[in-house]
Amino acid sequence: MEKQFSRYLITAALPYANGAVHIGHLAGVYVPADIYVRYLRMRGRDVRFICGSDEHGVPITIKAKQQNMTPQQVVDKYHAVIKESFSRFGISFDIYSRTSSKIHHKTASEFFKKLYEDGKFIERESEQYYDEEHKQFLADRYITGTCPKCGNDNAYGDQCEKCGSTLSPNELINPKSALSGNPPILKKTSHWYLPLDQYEPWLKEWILENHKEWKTNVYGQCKSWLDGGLQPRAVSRDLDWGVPVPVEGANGKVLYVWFDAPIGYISNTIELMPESWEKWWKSEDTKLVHFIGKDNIVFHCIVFPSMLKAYGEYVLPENVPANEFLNLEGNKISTSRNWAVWLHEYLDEMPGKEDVLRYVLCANAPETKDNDFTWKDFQTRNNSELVAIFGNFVNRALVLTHKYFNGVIPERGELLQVDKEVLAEIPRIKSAIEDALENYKFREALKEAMNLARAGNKYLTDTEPWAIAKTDMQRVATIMNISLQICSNLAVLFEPFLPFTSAKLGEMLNFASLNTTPGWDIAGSSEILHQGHKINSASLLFEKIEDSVVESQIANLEATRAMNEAGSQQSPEVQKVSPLKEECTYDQFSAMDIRTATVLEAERVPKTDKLLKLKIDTGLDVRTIVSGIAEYYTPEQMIGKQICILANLAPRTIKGIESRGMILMAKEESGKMRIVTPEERLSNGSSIN
Ligand code: B3M
Ligand code: ZN
Repeated sequence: MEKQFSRYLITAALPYANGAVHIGHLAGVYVPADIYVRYLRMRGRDVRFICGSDEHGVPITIKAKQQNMTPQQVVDKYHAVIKESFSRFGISFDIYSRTSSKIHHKTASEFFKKLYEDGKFIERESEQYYDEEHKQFLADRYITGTCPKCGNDNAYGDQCEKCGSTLSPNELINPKSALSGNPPILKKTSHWYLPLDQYEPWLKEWILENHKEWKTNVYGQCKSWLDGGLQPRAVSRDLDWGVPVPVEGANGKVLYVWFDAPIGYISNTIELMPESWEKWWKSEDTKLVHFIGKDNIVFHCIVFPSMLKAYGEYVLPENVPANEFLNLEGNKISTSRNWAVWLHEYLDEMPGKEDVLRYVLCANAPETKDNDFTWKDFQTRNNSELVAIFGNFVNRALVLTHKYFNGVIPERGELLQVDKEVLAEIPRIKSAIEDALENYKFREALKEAMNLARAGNKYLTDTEPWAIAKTDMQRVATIMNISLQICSNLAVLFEPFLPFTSAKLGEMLNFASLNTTPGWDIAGSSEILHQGHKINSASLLFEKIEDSVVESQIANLEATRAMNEAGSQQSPEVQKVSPLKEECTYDQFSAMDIRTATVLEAERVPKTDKLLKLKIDTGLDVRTIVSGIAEYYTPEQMIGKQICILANLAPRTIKGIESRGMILMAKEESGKMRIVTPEERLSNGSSIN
């Protein structure tokens, strides 16, 4: 017999707060998780949907250095961006908190302490690279050197980005500290390790024997880790950003980010339900499900469960439905190359089209293999599916009901074969959606929901109520009644997938005047709207997306691609250059106060194509400069860049914004522009002469 659960604790991977969220994250994790949670809620299950920002780890300290900010400022900034964009997109978390919070530090610290006191860790000494000038152990990312495999001089201690090899810092030839540039020394340090090897037999049984139902990609990855044999894993780091290791003498050590981040699921639950959280995490009848991307499988299926097992008391995940990756226009999504569609930008550029993106990302979700997002496919799915099938059916049904029956549901007469057939589709499709959702097959579930719209659309086309309206109003009444029952079912069944659309449709159907709001249970019925119920006026659910809209998105990506290529290859041919200007005096030159500065914030100036508004730290002050570089740099690319500015230029007002200074740019005759920046980062306000 299937296990019965009393409550559902659903988590979605905690995004790193060192960048914004893009469509790859959405398709892999947040859209499927949100669909699942909305479905469970509609079925009346007791659900909590937990997420938050992952705010520790080396990448955040690196970003902070690049941007001349503190790690806390970095995470404050991205936490706000991420949280807001999720909420605008309708991702319905019960809590979206963060791991730099007090409560998380306390929870993670106590978790570690209990394992420490119970003797669950082993302590080991090892030699690690250390920067003597900065008096600091160096994380792998902070060491650069020559790649032993391909000779690239700028390989990192954990990876060579040129040849893609995974490295360890001691493999680098001529290692250098990224902090001081000096060769690091090897110094002894000790860390705590979770002996995963001891958990191997238990993990083998728990996953390989008892969770054969997990998705093949997840099960396969676990199996290959387990077959390869597990090693003890360090759970602490020498770093000054994170949760301090709560052991005497462990100064300068913090918990490894992958140790504290999953505990974030627990601390966020505590924050949400301080009184009753334990029931959620420690009762056998809680169903815990982790939604993640494939790169997080080992941490959620092997490391975190071993931590929970070591602690005791906690439930283990019932399932971990990880997705594969989504590519963009044939290439891997890359934050550093800005090859992405950013959620906050999409929401600004395509207002009111949240559900279109939700639809496309679910219909094309990388559930079993990597998939590709293209703007053409986005347009086609909108125009030929949402507009031509779903929107068209609903609009015809509502408009005809207004036209023939003043918007009042008419009585159904005798049913013909065609009526019976379409009515039989309703409960069949409802249970097909349920089966698919219970098994984490979101694409299939959405396809089934769309099949109901398709069936409705075909029903209207086949029965042609408009053609028989003059002769047989009784028959038209039956057709419209049935069509509206289908519309009502669509409003309910689409809610998990397209919540904005469902709300709009529910409003048009005047669900509010029914005794109860139709929940999942009422779907499948052909009596949702009673005879005599009055519907509201109809408006379009979706609108056509014109070629120009997707062309401009494609052009943006093309520009990014061109810039990336220009950055990685030098053109050998001699360029045309502009003629020399008239001679100037030394005094004229030295009257210009040129300084280094760093971009803190950047945004487009609304209703312009070329202008960015930049907030700049000049070392003397923080000021605003409006610059005509939006065709060459996105706001995202500018943030953190060191630049050179003419600092004593008289202020000018551009588009209503006071601009104080000018950014120095190098410009080719072809028109291509690049920022001028010192060869090495200098402190802000350094003068240039
Ligand atoms: N922040 C990795 C990621 O965003 C990581 C997930 C943590 S989940 C506990 O891919
Ligand atoms: Zn290499």
